[in-house]
Amino acid sequence: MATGNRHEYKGKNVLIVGLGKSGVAATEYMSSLGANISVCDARDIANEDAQEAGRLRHLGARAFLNGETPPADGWDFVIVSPGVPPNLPFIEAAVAAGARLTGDLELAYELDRGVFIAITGTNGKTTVTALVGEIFREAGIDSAVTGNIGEPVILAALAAGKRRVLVTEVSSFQLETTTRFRPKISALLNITPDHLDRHVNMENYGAIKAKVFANQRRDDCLIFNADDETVVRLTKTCAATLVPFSRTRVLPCGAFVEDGQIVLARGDGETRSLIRVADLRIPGDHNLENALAAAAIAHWGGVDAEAIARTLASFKGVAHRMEYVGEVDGVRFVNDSKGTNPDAAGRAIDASDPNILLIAGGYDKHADFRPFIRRFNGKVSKLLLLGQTAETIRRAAEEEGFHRATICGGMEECVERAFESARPGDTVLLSPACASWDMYRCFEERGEHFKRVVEALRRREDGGRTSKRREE
Ligand code: UMA
Repeated sequence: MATGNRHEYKGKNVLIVGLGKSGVAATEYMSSLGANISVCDARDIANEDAQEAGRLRHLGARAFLNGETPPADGWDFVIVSPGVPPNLPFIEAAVAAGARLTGDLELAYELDRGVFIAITGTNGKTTVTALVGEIFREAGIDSAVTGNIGEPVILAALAAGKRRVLVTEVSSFQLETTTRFRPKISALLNITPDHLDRHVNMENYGAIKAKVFANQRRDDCLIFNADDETVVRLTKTCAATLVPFSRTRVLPCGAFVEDGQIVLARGDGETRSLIRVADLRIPGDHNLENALAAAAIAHWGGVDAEAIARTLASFKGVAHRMEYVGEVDGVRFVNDSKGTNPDAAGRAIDASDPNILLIAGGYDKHADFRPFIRRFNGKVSKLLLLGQTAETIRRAAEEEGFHRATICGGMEECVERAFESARPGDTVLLSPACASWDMYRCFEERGEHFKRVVEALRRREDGGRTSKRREE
């Protein structure tokens, strides 16, 4: 139950920092509550974005834009957007002068609408959030997917009734400004170094992640990764009921793998097999962990095992992240257009079965591709290259002793050549290790193009087979 009081904002001086998706939602919300709004953004919004500038004028908001620093005194609340570090000097000065620091997640929680499921971790949280959302939808439970995944959580909470389940992807940036946030179910998937430019060190990063369960009590629940030592260490301070998941061990209670099956155990001696691991459509060990986490979250969230099993068997993943596109003549096609740097593409290779025909290359961010080539580890049988970095990657491959790289004229040629060389059981993987901006507007556009090219190939091959049958 949230403890905040929305009336406390009426007539108060509120500074909203950052006018992206979250800041705009916070501005509208604060305006509806009758707060005296001021906004601040490093961008020159007054000149860059006529629509936004007009909206701010309409709301009567005072604006500090394009590097203009707001005064330290006079604020009751400072609402910081996730992407804005709360230790900026003017924010710290405002807090020192008596302002209360808050953010979108805390404001959404204070609304006291909906039942929060908060999913965090360094990797996999978007996939788990999307999968849990699908499971609730499949089970016919009133729910919404929100948070870091894309939709500002304030908007989802405003639209929610008391009982709607808010399946919320929660980032460390959002947790940094929470004080009373208390989800019914929290999930901590894993912790590895990330965002250390902002969070400084792993201890601080872990402490911020642990805020997801800091206010939980015994009748709440924390789903956590029992295979991750850092996560396990953090759970020692948790007052909620602990539900582990493990990819490597059979557990008395939680979600785990036994005899090749995903199994749930409630801790009363009864176990329930959901589906075979081999029947998951999202590939790789990391996705098995995501599936275990999602199964546990949904089950402890009140969803029956059948709905969980059905969704696990049909879920194809989040678009552009190891997205299973389909099969043509036994060759699998996977779209990982989101693999926009060498490390992300390396993870896609780790998660794929050999043989991989890898499509890579794109906008040049001056990355060193040699460690990426070393990560092929005998799993990549051919490299099809496109975009600005094609020649750089080919050279790096040669230096590392990989000689099966071909530079292609575009996506169509990459897919065609990969398919020509592939045998049934092989995977054609688009994971470019580069941003898309040399050829496309964004990684989504690149991924959609890849999918269209694969679809055209599938139709051509199906058509070829049909006409051959007719001739026979
Ligand atoms: N800005 C400043 N000063 C700064 C930094 C930013 O004024 O020092 C301004 C920018 O000029 C811009 C605005 O702040 O106008 C952007 O705010 P924001 O970065 O918080 O972006 P939003 O559009 O509000 O999106 C945020 C999340 N962004 C970040 O956390 C960086 C989105 O997560 C989230 O989907 C959205 O809220 C809705 O909840 C994105 C993300 O990259 C996907 N998240 C990180 C990640 O997943 O690694 C944490």
